[in-house]
Amino acid sequence: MKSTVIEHEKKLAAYESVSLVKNGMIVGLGSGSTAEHMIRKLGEEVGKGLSIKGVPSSEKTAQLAKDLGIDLIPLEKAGKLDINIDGADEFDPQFRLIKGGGGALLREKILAYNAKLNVIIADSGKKVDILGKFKLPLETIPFATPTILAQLIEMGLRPVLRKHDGKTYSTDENNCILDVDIFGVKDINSLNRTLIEMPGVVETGLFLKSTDLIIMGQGDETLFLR
Ligand code: ABF
Repeated sequence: MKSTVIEHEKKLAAYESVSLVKNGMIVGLGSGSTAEHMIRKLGEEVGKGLSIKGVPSSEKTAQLAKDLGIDLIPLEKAGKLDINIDGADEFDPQFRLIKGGGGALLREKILAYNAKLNVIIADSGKKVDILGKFKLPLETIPFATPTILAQLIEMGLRPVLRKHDGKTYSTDENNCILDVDIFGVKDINSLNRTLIEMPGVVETGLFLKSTDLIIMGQGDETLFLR
């Protein structure tokens, strides 16, 4: 799909999600380019008088929100979020997601599981029948990463240690990311349990039960998938 179409679809989904944000809400702010469209739109609404508090899912998101004049509060002060709005790398018909392409999966999952309403915004290219065309990110502590890498190779998941500018990528929590190939794995839920139980795996990019609503841009349409 052409990048202009993708950007148009991302904006459709992002702008629609902002209409769900009301005065006084505590709003989880996702990461990635679709979430960035949402945050920029939120910034415009704040400029017109919308009063919200934002809880960012990454340092990059926090900086963007600050630059746009959106008040932020730390998660510990926010308690339960009224709404969390975030992107995704893939979603399947059961609303199972792969997230973490941007490296922020840990804080994203924490916000997603601490929100009364969790909304995913996406272009139509994120909709798949079978998860796994996009490699699944795992967040791992540096001490355990080489051992986990070896175990994942044994499991046939073809792990790759994520790099950035030739150096090992480091998350906001100073952990590593291993991207693994799960395409065609039969029991996704069981694989997630296996991965999460591996000592040193902090979190996986599989979001299996956290999504209440997906807003998807498709062509010139905005679809609400529940
Ligand atoms: C974030 O948005 C990540 O979890 C995911 O990788 C990313 C999707 O990026 P984009 O919106 O730029 O396609 O939530």
